[in-house]
Amino acid sequence: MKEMMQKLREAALQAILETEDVDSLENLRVKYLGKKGELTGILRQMGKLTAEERPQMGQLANQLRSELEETLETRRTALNEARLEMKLLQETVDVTLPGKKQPQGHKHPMYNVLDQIKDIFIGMGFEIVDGPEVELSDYNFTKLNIDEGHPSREWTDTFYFTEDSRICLRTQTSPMQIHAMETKELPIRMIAPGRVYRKDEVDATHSPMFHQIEGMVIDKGVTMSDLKATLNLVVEKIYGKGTVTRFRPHHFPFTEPSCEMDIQCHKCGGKGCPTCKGEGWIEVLGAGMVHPKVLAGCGIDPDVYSGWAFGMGLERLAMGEYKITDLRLIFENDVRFLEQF
Ligand code: 2NM
Repeated sequence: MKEMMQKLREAALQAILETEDVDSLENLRVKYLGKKGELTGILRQMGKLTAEERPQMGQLANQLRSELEETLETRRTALNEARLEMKLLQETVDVTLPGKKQPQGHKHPMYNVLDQIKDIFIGMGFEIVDGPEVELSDYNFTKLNIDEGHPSREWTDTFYFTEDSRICLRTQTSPMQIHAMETKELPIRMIAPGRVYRKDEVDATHSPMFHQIEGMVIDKGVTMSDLKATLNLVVEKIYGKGTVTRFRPHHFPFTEPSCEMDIQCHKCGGKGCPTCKGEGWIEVLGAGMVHPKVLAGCGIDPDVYSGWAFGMGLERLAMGEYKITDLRLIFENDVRFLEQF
């Protein structure tokens, strides 16, 4: 019996020391010291012993139980500590490691230009008006004095939603001026920036979607000189004081008279250079006095009120300002391009 306990002791001690986790340690406790464990099994055979041997064996068995319990406990503590240490090690933050760079986005160059222009007009008391990109052809064309049969109303030029050409994607933001004239109280000072759509093939200067900013003033006694003075001021704020402008006669169906405004090339001062393509002048916008028919169509008496309006493409402005040579770069949103602004 003593030998059996000796064997059990050796086997148990070895098993306990070799155990690597707390769960199998508990299994070992049950295996050796449990109610149906090996030590109990040995003690069941006490009946075979003599009266002198019995207390000796009993004492040995108690000693063995204590020793195994102690060893189990020591091992349990050691395993727990090791596990904690491992966990701490794994969760350690190495504050000396270089940080991970979080790339930060910023405003698109075209919206820099747009915000700059918005600020200028807000400073002059204009209201910024936003509206739908899907319009009735009535508002996109007819009310702007662009009659049926005008080339810009062709299906080859405009995106329509319905067979009867009644609904389209706006080709300019001017329908916003019509909505304003129909609904707002006079006088009106407004700008309408936004996306517009035309059926253009994509190349370095064309895109089927681009951005426009249009503006309009309606009041009593508004003249062409108000138009010129205001736009000259705007241009000076964008291109610097003393920027020279010229107004050339032009034709738009919705304005009469109509004009286009050029600025003298700020690069060469008008001598001719690559920036102005040798012209000395750079075309900036179209404008004019709102056509009496347009005013009347919106319920405004052209004998009492008059107004001026303008429209310009934002992409071209941004391209000029940032020396961007290909329109497609503005829409591709390649970060290597965007990061430069
Ligand atoms: C342009 C050029 C000239 C314009 C006219 C109007 C309205 F609704 F008042 F008649 N809105 N926008 C206008 C005038 C737009 O874009 C080149």
